[in-house]
Amino acid sequence: MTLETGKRSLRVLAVVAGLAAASACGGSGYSSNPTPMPTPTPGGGGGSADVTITINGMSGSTSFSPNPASVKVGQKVAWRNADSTAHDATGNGFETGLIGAGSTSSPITITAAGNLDYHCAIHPTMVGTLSVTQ
Ligand SMILES: [Cu+2]
Repeated sequence: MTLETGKRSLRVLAVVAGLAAASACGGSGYSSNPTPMPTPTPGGGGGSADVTITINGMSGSTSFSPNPASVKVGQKVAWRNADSTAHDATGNGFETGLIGAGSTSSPITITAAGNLDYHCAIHPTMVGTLSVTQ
């Protein structure tokens, strides 16, 4: 590419960019986010879970519902906090982190079969079990 061609290409790009900006925001100035946000990919947090367990609050083995929850290896589990205070779900090899009132945790992928006990890290009397099958 010659220097002259390079300059012309740059000028064309600048004109195209200017036209795009003008048509995108109607001349009202710079538009910081003209395109929609991309859809998050599963597994990156906030994706869809295969099984969602409801957190009812501090009530022993009925703190989580359903309990036990049936899960297959490879499925994603999320906890939805229906209580008015924060909770979490902590088991052998996973921890949701604090789930605020009304919020749902990021999905956690279950990788091994068996009965997987878990509890709330803040309230150890809140206990539940994942019944994991292949
Ligand atoms: Cu709790």
